[in-house]
Amino acid sequence: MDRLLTGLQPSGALTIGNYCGGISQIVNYQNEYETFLFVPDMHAITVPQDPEALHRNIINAIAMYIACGVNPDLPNMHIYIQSENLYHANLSWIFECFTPHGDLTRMHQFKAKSALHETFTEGLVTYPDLMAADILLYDPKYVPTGIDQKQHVELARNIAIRFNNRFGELFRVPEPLIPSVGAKIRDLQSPENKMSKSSTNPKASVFLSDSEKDIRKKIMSAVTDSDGVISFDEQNKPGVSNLLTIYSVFAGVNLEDAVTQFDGAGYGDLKKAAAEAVVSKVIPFRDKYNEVISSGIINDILNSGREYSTEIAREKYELVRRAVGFGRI
Ligand code: AQP
Repeated sequence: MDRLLTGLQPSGALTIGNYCGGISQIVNYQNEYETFLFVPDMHAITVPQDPEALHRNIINAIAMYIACGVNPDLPNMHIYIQSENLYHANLSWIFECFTPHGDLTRMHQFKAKSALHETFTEGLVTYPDLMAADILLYDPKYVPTGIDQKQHVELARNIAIRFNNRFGELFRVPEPLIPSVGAKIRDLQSPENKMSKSSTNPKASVFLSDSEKDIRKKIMSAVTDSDGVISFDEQNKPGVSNLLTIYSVFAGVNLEDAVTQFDGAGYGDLKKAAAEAVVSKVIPFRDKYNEVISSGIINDILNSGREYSTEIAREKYELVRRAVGFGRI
């Protein structure tokens, strides 16, 4: 069975963007691939985190994956916490020593996140090396992702190719798996930006854990434009295009059909329909989420994920360690 791998940072509550770019793809492909789904807590601390909140977000993220339809009972599903598998950091260090600094500082995400803070940590710079290690330890065929992480997957591909050329076939070169619609759900208040879980504007992001009332309120107050025409044009009409995208993904309607459906309608109609579609999909996740949190199954899932992933990662790390000349002959 080919492998699929993805992780969602526990840097806050998960958004409908994280659902579109990450979780929904895992749910769609989980029966066809051996799936490695991990919580990248080491990535989360590249920007400041409150330790108590980080612990909580890790467990909440696992419960939310399962609430959204990830099936932890599949024998080919492995769910684990990044920091509990020490090989990620070990391989990341090797990659850091082989990656030119300029390859890291030209990453879009580094530029965007470093601009938000007066100072930034070295971890924010080397984040893509750690992400390359997260991926390459497991030889996945595909890495499901939204558009924002595509550049990091490309860096992981380049690292794999560079190592394979220099040391012989060590890594499978992975492909990003990007959804055709919903790869970049936009911020509801600044639609030129993507929706993020760590946004400071409370009206910018819809969280998977939001109440029905909040979901409706946020979508009804989404920023659009003043020309009153519903059409899909991400460049010139990012707010309206975002609402069409959200409607398309959550109502399960093809994007072209959605555009036709709202031809001549008002922005209020589109917002109402998008809100309804999100509510219908997301609100049922809550019962399952509460059930998972109170069931006590999360520890068992994580223990078995840690054991399995550590075994696979150890084998790969040993090969790389020897290849670069570490330790004794
Ligand atoms: N707005 C988005 N639209 C579609 N996909 C998205 N993803 C993130 N935002 C959107 C995808 O979700 C997966 C997990 O992302 P992540 O949590 O590892 O990091 P991120 O991309 O930095 O996500 P956030 O929500 O913006 O987190 P913060 O605010 O902490 O930086 C990835 O597949 C990502 O592409």
